[in-house]
Amino acid sequence: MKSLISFAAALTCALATVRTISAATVTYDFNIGWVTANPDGAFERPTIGINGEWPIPRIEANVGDNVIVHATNHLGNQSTSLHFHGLFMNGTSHMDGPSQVTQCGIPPGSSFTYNFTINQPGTYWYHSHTGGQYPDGLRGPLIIHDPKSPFLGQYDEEIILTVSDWYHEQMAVLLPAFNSKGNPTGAEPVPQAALFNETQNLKVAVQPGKTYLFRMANIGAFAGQYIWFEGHNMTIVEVDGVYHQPAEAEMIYMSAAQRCSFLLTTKNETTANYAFIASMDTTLFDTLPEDLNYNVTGWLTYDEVQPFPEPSLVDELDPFDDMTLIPYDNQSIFGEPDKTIELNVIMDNLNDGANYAFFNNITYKAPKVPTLYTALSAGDLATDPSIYGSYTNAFVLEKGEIVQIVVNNLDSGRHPFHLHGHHFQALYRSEDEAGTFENANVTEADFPATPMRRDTFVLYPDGNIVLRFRADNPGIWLFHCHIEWHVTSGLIATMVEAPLDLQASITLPQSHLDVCASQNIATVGNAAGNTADFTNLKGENRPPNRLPDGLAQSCPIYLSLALMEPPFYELKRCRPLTSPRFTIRGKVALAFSILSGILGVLAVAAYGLSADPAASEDSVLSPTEQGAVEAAGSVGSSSSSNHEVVPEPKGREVLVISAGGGNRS
Ligand SMILES: *[C@@H]1O[C@H](CO)[C@@H](O)[C@H](O)[C@H]1NC(C)=O
Ligand SMILES: *[C@@H]1O[C@H](CO)[C@@H](O)[C@H](O)[C@H]1NC(C)=O
Ligand SMILES: *[C@@H]1O[C@H](CO)[C@@H](O)[C@H](O)[C@H]1NC(C)=O
Ligand SMILES: *[C@@H]1O[C@H](CO)[C@@H](O)[C@H](O)[C@H]1NC(C)=O
Ligand SMILES: *[C@@H]1O[C@H](CO)[C@@H](O)[C@H](O)[C@H]1NC(C)=O
Ligand SMILES: *[C@@H]1O[C@H](CO)[C@@H](O)[C@H](O)[C@H]1NC(C)=O
Ligand SMILES: *[C@@H]1O[C@H](CO)[C@@H](O)[C@H](O)[C@H]1NC(C)=O
Ligand SMILES: *[C@@H]1O[C@H](CO)[C@@H](O)[C@H](O)[C@H]1NC(C)=O
Ligand SMILES: *[C@@H]1O[C@H](CO)[C@@H](O)[C@H](O)[C@H]1NC(C)=O
Ligand SMILES: *[C@@H]1O[C@H](CO)[C@@H](O)[C@H](O)[C@H]1NC(C)=O
Ligand SMILES: [Cu+2]
Repeated sequence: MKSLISFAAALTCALATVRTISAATVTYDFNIGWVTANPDGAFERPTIGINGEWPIPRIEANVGDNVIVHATNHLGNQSTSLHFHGLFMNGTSHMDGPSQVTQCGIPPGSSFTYNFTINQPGTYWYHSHTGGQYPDGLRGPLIIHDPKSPFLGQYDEEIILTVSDWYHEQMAVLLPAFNSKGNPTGAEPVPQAALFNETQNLKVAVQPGKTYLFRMANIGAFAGQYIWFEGHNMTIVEVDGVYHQPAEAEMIYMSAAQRCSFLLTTKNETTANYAFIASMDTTLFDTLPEDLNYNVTGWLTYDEVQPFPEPSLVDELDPFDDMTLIPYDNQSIFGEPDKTIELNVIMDNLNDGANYAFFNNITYKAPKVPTLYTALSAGDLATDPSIYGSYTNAFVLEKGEIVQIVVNNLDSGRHPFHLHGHHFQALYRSEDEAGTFENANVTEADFPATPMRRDTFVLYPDGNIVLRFRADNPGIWLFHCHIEWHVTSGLIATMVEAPLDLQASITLPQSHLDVCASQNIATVGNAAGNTADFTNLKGENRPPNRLPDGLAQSCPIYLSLALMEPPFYELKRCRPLTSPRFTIRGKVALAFSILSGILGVLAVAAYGLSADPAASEDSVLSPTEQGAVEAAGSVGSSSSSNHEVVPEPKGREVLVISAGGGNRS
């Protein structure tokens, strides 16, 4: 008997080993095309779907699996690309997805194969990383099951749940209006609705006396969301793919792009159904339209015949603080950094009158050659950050070094920062209005010994954050705000990690090069496409020029706009010159600033209307520049002459290359 048991144990063990070794290949054929959708029941609109469906299918695999995604662009009028948010893409930086960074955008009519192995467990998502496109619908969950999850025995079932925001207008319409001199304050379009699982009034069937693992992802474009379940607490066990020690929460906050897995135990009786709510963070919105319902409700459905109660009002939004989490593996803080990168965030106008976002006074402009291709073609010069362009905020990291990123928010909005290719240790986050980290009087000893780790982390208004990671993943990795409006207005830096190792490890598939060739985008050379002299950036893509000194003080402009637009206190970009209580001194200052503001607006208007060499340069973009502009997302996508024009699919009659989800082989 004893030997039988040990035989069985040995067999189980052997099977387990075989299982781990024989990782599966999971293949998806994605035909990306237009469908129509109406998730809030208020407005039907063209939406980007996959294989004729929206919401788009979720990607699902096990740790260790090889995932192949054949993506074909049937949009007809926009380029696209897919980013698998949170995956390290270790050894496959060319599969990371951002266009003009690790690949060329996939033009209409073309295909592109993503091929990578996943060695991380947890809750992720995938989305377009081209031209500010994902809010049009190209966004969905990506779940990696882990046969070795430490929480496996603690729940009965998994429930995947997304939360998002929704616009009735397409990005191709919203983006040019957002990034224009008609919107000098950079006010972001406010979404029309919040959604659970890309719909509203979602009923989630549950059984009594069970524990569920909820895998939540905020796949929205802009809004952070407060989330709570009436009558039930959440026990957080994972954020952004990192297991953490269980922590109980009554309410959580998820910024755009963050994920959270939590255990939820149901009640023992089925006498009632319970509302759960997501409430958009309205402090992000410059205006709060009166008719906007910024909440969305779903129900834990114990029994269909019981009522579905309206949610009760909550008077205080007091979410769980993710900084208090401790990673399950107790990984201790990395030692003092070998390199510290300090990034100061500001928003300001350039001489086209539009509002841009800057790291250290530089607003991102996509290079002419995808940054990865520059790194692969530059030989030893690949370690020189200047070859990646003057407007890419490129930082070259050495293999294995400990890198610290300090972000100081000199802007009065929240920003969720995301690093591709890594989890980082979140060492510090100041309160609102705390100023820069330099002035924070925080030392190494103040950091947690086992810091929380994730890939997207919220920075508070006028505050600062400190992150640390080890540069152990050669590749080109963006660091950017995950509010899609701020991606398109330039809040992006580029980490060029161990470029010489990258050269030794990556061979580009021919199909990647073909996608570029079909659009006349160079695949060798510096950011300007110069192959003869990598240090010469003449002809590189550049943002509009800075405003002449004196006009650059944008505060008065905003104050004067306050006279024309909704109330002054809603204008967040400008640090008020006066306290909201309006002291006498304040009133005088206000009067002055209004006066100078009016003059400022007139001056900017005159400047903007006068013939502007930079602007006319911009209006005759070469095909390559057009591609790059689309990639940077600084304008709405438009079909340019070099794009092969494919007949537009009519409504849902989309050519389905291969229906259904993934095929395991
Ligand atoms: C692209 O095609 C879609 C679907 O036909 C259409 O709704 C949209 O307006 C087009 N966008 C542009 C920029 O032409
Ligand atoms: C995916 O990559 C692996 C490893 O490079 C290669 O062997 C395989 O053929 C690729 N598969 C596809 C479909 O490209
Ligand atoms: C939400 O959508 C996902 C598909 O993305 C589906 O698997 C899941 O069951 C849905 N969740 C609920 C609670 O309906
Ligand atoms: C949720 O947690 C709070 C605080 O720990 C506690 O007061 C409350 O009773 C819990 N609620 C449930 C339903 O367990
Ligand atoms: C449900 O019943 C089980 C077993 O009787 C008990 O352990 C548990 O505490 C009960 N749960 C709730 C929420 O009352
Ligand atoms: C949304 O929910 C919050 C919290 O309960 C509540 O204060 C607010 O009034 C709700 N807003 C709307 C528009 O229903
Ligand atoms: C992490 O530390 C906790 C104590 O804080 C301990 O209970 C746990 O076993 C440790 N986990 C691992 C994986 O070492
Ligand atoms: C940004 O520009 C301002 C004004 O020109 C200057 O004072 C500041 O030092 C610059 N900051 C950086 C990080 O370059
Ligand atoms: C900085 O912190 C140290 C230790 O907490 C304290 O002694 C010192 O007074 C602080 N300095 C300032 C300028 O706040
Ligand atoms: C990438 O893989 C190498 C080994 O191939 C490993 O040392 C490194 O830690 C990995 N990096 C990440 C971020 O997973
Ligand atoms: Cu932002």
